[in-house]
Amino acid sequence: MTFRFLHTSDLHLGKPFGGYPDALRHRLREARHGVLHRLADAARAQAAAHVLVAGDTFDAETPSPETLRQALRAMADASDLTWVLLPGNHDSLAATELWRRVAADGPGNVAVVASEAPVALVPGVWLLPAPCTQRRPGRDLTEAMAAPTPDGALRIGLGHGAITDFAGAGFAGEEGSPGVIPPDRAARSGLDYLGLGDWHGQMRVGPATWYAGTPEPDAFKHDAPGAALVVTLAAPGAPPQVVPVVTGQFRWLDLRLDLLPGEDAPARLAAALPTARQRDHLVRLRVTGRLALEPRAALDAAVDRVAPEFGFLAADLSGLGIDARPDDLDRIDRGGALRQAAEVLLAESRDPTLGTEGRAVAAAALARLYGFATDAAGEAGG
Ligand SMILES: [Mn+2]
Repeated sequence: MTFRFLHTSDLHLGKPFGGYPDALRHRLREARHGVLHRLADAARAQAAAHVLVAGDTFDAETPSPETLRQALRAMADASDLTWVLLPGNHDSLAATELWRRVAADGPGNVAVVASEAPVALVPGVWLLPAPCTQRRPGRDLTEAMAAPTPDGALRIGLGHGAITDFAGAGFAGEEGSPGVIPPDRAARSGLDYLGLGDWHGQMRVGPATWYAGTPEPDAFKHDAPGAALVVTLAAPGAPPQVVPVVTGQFRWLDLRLDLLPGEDAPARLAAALPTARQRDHLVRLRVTGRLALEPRAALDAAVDRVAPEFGFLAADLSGLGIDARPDDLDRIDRGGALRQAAEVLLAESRDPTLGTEGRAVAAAALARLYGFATDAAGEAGG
């Protein structure tokens, strides 16, 4: 008897993404909803009939009516699949109104596991769920997975929360909560597979224990494409076959660029950035090192030119020092107000009393001044 299913978690439908530009926030929320379709497609492509969501389907205990109803609609449309939703820490059993509405309005192919009672997914395949009772249960709910099932059954645990590490010390969860789930829960409770949620990156804890990670990334924390897991169980006690499938639309990239004087900074930038689907990339770029004024100005110009191609690109050049020679300042001006301004900015960019941020502001302003002045000189000469 082979049983194959899709393991996912942490969809966080309705996440507001405050702090990002409005148009991007809209696109990010839309991508979270869209991942329901991509999960359904992934399940079908692998001939899996069940999608097990290990918690945090919803970002909040009180999603908007649109978030909730449109999610249920999308799951209903995938009528060839069964969706099994486990309450996580964001959408725990304390969200009584949410789960009451899902029970009242949800389609027949959506099942909420609202208790730790084992559930038969199909004959001979039992789900042992550990729904979060509240946002911070503070104890190991997966103890319930020791519950008996009929002889010869496949046993699948579904839980949400942080594991302890193998020495028993805490492994912090996605939001810093201390770990309480033992990493050997699968072996302890005779599980053929333990599907976990909470950690938004995909992680293999053991041969039969995985965090699926979020199928649609929501932060710069985990540098990987959003993915789910296709899990195949061949027989009770046999190791599961677990295969990641990419489901994410947006990539969140946390890039670092360390530059040396004399390097071709725009070329290094171009080599570091993705060259396809830029609109679906969010990039946080931190530049460190030292550059002469000319390549620094060229880097500024390259960042300005390329940034609008991306869904989001924020470059932090505050860790980038400036090497300025008298020749460089001469190219701004040999005397007068501009030259004076340049001298002041250069001094400030090296002034230890100004602090890192103050020096960075001065260096950035000097690079801009250099860029404008040499551009203008180029135009005048050309
Ligand atoms: Mn989560």
